[in-house]
Amino acid sequence: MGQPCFIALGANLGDPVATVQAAILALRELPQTEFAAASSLYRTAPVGLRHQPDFINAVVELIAVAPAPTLLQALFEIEARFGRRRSVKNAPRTLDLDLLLYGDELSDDPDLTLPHPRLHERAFVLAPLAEIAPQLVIPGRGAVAELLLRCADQQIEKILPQAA
Ligand code: PH2
Ligand code: MG
Ligand code: MG
Repeated sequence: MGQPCFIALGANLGDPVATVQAAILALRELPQTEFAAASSLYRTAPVGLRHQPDFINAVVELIAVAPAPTLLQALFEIEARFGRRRSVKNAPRTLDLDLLLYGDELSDDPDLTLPHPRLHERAFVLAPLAEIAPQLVIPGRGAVAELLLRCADQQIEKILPQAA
C-alpha cells in the first residue's frame, strides 16, 4: 500500500504557467508513484520575498511506494531538469517542488521536515491543497480549510482550473 503524498509546485521565472503544467506531467510519470490529483493553477503574490515577480502555484497528490527520501530526490531531479539553479535561499526560481506531507509521517530532519514547516501559514499552498483534499488535517496544525481562513490577507487568484 502506498502513502498519500502532497507536493507543492511554485515558479516565478521564465514562463511559470508552462513550467508548472509541464512539471505536473513529470510528476504524473514518476516511477513508484501513482497520480491521484492535481489542483488548479493559482497566481500568488510572493510571500516573504521583496521585489520578485508573482508566482504560479499548484499542489499535486501522489500515492507513493518509494520512501520519502527517495521521493524527495526525485523531486530535486525534476527541479534540475527544469533548469533550477540553487543559489541563495529564496532566489526567484524556475521551479520549486516541496514535499508537504508524506502520509502521516512526522520528521524534524532539517533536510526533510514533515509536515513542511511553513505550509500551515501559506495561502499559496493551503488553497490548492484544500481544493484537492478539503477534509485534510495537517498533523499538529489542524484542518486545512480552517488554516486557510487564517490567511485571508494573502493575495491569491485561481487562474486555470485543472482537468485532472
Ligand atoms: N515560495 C517561497 C517563498 N515565497 N511565495 C509564493 N507566492 N509562492 C511560492 O511558491 C513561494 C513564495 C519559498 O519556496
Ligand atoms: Mg518552497
Ligand atoms: Mg523547495
